[in-house]
Amino acid sequence: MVLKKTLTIAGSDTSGGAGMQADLKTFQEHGTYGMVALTVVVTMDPKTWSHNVTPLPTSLLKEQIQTALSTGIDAIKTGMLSTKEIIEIAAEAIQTSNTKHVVIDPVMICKGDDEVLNPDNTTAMIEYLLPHATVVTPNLFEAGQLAGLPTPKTIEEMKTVAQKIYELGAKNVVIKGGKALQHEKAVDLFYDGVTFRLLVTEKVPSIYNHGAGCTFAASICANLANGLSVYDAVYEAKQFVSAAIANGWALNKFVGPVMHGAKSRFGAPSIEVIELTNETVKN
Ligand code: PXL
Repeated sequence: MVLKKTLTIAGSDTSGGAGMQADLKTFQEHGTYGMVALTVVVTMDPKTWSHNVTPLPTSLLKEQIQTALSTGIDAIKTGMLSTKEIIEIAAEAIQTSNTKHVVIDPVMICKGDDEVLNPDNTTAMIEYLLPHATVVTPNLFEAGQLAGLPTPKTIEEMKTVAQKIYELGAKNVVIKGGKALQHEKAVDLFYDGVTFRLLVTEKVPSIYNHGAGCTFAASICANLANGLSVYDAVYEAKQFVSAAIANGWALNKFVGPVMHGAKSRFGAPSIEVIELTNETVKN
């Protein structure tokens, strides 16, 4: 049996909830063959859990990418790309390999840490990565940064920001409203350049959601590799990550990762889809 091959160009979250650990666990759950080109290693101070991000030599990143691409990759996901040079290397890999499906998770910050990795990276993401994105999956903060606008706070503002990101070259945009959006439900906005759709689930009261963003994007990546349409890939990913968040758990007193394999074990919540016209936009 031949499996679809999914490559993540991402960092290692030593605590196992986010980063390439989340990606590999998610790929496995979707039945794709996961591969990794590692960008950075993130470790945590055992006393404070503050993060330490150490990049790997870029020559080593290039070698990993060469190795993986030589096998013929069906879909690529990018995660934590901590410098402009790393962003350029990832973009070049995507471009030269001509990989059909590319999911860009524009990681700018880690949960549990409030330091933006490097503001200059946003410019590089816009210039080098967005034009290759089949799907880009920013949270509210990242979406505002990419669009050059304030962090969206309402669904109307999310639409404006999604439109702007689409115009920067991403073929599809999913803005994750998540916990931060002042809305009684968990709302994500999907935009394919034509239609705005809201994907809505009940908000899960769980405080254990570390790795949710990586898991969502990796799920989209695997679904695309498996042949789903972009919309269906995003829809299933929302189910997958909602189940993962609903079953998040406390790893220690600092961090609670999502349970990546929860959907297959416990099932997934239903999703309401609302197609937006200008008249139906309410906040
Ligand atoms: O959740 C963002 C993220 C992505 N990648 C790595 C991380 C984190 C946050 O901890 O460690 C490697």
